[in-house]
Amino acid sequence: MTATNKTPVTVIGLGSMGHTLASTFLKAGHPLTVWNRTPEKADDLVAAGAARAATPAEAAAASPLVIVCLVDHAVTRESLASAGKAFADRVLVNLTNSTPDQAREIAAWAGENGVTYVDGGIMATPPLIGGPASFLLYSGDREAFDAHRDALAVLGTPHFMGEDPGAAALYDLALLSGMYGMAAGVAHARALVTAHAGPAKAQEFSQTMLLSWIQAMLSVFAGMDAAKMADESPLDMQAPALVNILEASDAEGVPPMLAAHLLSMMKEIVDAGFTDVLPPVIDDLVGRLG
Ligand code: FVH
Repeated sequence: MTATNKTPVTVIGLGSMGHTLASTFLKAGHPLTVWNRTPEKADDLVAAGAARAATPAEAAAASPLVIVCLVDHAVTRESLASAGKAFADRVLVNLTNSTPDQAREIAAWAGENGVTYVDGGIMATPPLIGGPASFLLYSGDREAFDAHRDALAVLGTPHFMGEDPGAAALYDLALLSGMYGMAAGVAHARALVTAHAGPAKAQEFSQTMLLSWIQAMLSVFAGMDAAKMADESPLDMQAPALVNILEASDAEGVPPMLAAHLLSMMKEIVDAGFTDVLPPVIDDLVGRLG
């Protein structure tokens, strides 16, 4: 702790997310050191009081709590390795998106180098950081997480997912999967309306009907009882609608891949024995799609 009584923090990586994390720590009164491959991205932070490190090693040496937020696992691994023993005795919180196994690999590197490791996943976009909708997932060293919970909380609500360092990454990817699935559906819906009525109508449609439809469906999914759902909206009722989406997309010149994939998945579920009736037309269509 310093005179400000706030833990000094280092942020390595000042892309759009890393820069936002850094400025959020600075605004919350944490003494801040930063490093970025392109040093100019730190200029405004330095002007606001942050220290600029010349290397990842110098950055790691500056603070007990070191946040890494880089483009991917390979770059993170290289940046850590380049720092040699500079991370020893530090708490390293890696917020770079990764797989559970990649997180465990960094945890093993940390263990071999005297580094205390917490892996993390950011469930927010840069403008949301520090606001009420922002939350972050953490896993790994529980004691270190507890010790730095208050500092980490300035970014968003912290959730500890377990001592397996891969746990946060697993939950992060599960949440992203939900998001990408929803985003793909939204993009397809917009494309259909754009093809039919033009971009202005599609924009209006997205902000009104599509939004309220998704909100209503989210509240249905949130309380979903699988058995009740299967009874009220069984797959053999859903499948023809997907076939219709596929055919209407084709007719409008919109690539029908999304509906085709969903239809194939639905067929796999049915073939695995989870329900017993699918109209024969679906077999034909899935067969034609290969
Ligand atoms: N931005 C977002 O909405 C999401 C929200 C959820 C979490 N993600 C993850 O955060 C990680 C970083 O994302 P980002 O948005 O900051 O990404 P970029 O703006 O592309 O910045 C990338 C940083 O990585 C540095 N970098 C790239 N290659 C190298 C390299 N070979 N050596 C050293 N550093 C490298 C790059 O440096 P520079 O280009 O500025 O010099 C940036 O600092 C990511 O895992 C998201 O999935 C963000």
